Amino acid sequence: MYKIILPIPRRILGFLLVTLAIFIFLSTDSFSHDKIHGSLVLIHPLIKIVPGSPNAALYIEIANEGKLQDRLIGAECDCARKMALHSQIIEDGIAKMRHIDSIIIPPETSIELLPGGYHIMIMGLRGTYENNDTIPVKFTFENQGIISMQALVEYVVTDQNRSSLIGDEKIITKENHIHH
Ligand SMILES: [Cu+2]
Repeated sequence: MYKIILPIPRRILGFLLVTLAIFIFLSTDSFSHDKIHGSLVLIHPLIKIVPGSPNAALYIEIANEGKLQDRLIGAECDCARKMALHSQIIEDGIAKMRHIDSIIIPPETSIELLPGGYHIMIMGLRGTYENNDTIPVKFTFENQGIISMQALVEYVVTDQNRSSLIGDEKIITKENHIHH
């Protein structure tokens, strides 16, 4: 009796396991959106957009698991006119952004691009994006080359770090022409 009945639940169990495996694979792929490339791990690229502003900022954590230093030297996407590496400093109580050539990722170290610090400025967004949209972005590293991945869009509706997101074009233009 049992020998006849058992193969059926097993088949169902197998089907359920395969379904579960596919589900876990898909959810890992779409929600964590991390990328391993050589000795670098790119974690959770997030594009923070203030609705209505043509500028935005990209934040990401970059872990270097290798023995050699690498440098983030640029980023680009079809979503905007230009992307640039920025640092943010407080000068005379005013938050100012500076264009920088690269961000060093030391060996066996993780660097976080965060509001108030290093970020990738996005200037001249093309089109409009919804909260939770994904945008393909290319990051360029000195050693590991170009790494392509999806960044997640997050709307910012509070005043927190608004200035670094909307990117005062006047400050940026001025900073580009002053030689420190
Ligand atoms: Cu900036």
